[in-house]
Amino acid sequence: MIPALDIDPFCQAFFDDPYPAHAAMRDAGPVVYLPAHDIHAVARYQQVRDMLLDWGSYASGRGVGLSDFAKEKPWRLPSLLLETDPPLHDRTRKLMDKVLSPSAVRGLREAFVAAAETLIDDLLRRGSFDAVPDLAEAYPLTVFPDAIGMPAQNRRFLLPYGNMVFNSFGPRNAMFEAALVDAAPVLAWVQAQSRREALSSSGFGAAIHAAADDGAISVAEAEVLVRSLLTAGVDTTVNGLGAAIYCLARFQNAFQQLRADPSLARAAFEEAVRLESPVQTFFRTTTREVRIGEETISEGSKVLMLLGAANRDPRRWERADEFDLTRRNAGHVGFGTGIHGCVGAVLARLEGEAVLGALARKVASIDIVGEPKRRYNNTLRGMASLPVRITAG
Ligand code: Z7Z
Repeated sequence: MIPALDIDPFCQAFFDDPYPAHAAMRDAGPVVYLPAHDIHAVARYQQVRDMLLDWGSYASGRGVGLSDFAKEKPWRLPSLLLETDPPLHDRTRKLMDKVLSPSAVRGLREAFVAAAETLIDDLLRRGSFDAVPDLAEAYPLTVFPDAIGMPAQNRRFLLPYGNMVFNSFGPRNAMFEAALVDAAPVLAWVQAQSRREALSSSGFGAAIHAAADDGAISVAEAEVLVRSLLTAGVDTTVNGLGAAIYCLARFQNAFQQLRADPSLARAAFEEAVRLESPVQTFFRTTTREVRIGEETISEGSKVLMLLGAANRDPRRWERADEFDLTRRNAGHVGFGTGIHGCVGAVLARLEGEAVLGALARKVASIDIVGEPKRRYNNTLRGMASLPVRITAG
């Protein structure tokens, strides 16, 4: 018998404090059933990881949200990366691996570090600010659209767009409905930004469109792949940076450790991604009858993977709920793993390292000076507001 649990992983009360429910799901068994949405769910590290690696049994092509594309029309044109399976997936993934390769990203390092230092200098002059809009949002909204080759206007549209897409992986609840209000102009803007004419002649956008010249992909496919960058590259890093700042403000010893050795910046960002798991969940759909532990699940079932619960599973992690810069956290699933593992992780880590490195070198203290407010989203975990004061080092 698969244990059935009375938990709704897409409601505000759950998001306010998901950790007791995570523990209940992990402890109930390797797989649980959630009648609230008629779905199965895995919350233990082992099962989440196994599922991410077994793309043959657990498909993405029927959508990685609650909605089954075999039964419901997708709300937007499906992604050629996220919402595909091999062999279709591999052609576009190979191209994106090349566009976002470590050597391509390496060329951005100097500009990313300079932008982080300028931003932290400005914030030090202000002293008090809101770390979400003024830092966690401001930084990616500058460096990332620059790297894609986008014009300077209307970049803030990227935030409501990401909010829509990441809500869309959950049920059509109030959060998703609210994100869809006034969607039309945002959707039209994103589509227009994906066209070659909108993009500069250098940058990741141009690199994708160049593959259409070579005949590797069609122009229409190039536009959908640029859309992937615009979708997955902003809200994710905003919440990753927000998580890191929130961790450093709460775990003062860790921040002092980072100041003493700024080369820990990369490790600090990685540990924040593990602990806070900005991407909390997404789904797969079973392609056949599968066994999880001793249990059997039929073909065509939606299974929710709780990355955030896996990343705090005490079966895998010692002192799982602690932020520890020196922890060996390789193997966390905050960026996924397997064939769909985050293709932009190299870029995200560079952003994290640049911002946390600048904080380590320039800032002596970070204090929370107002009530932090959570941002509610069906997939992403993060803050709407985090008032802080920083002092110069
Ligand atoms: O390709 C895409 O449009 C895309 C959208 C969302 C790719 C990835 C994601 C995503 C990232 C989904 C992290 C869930 C978690």
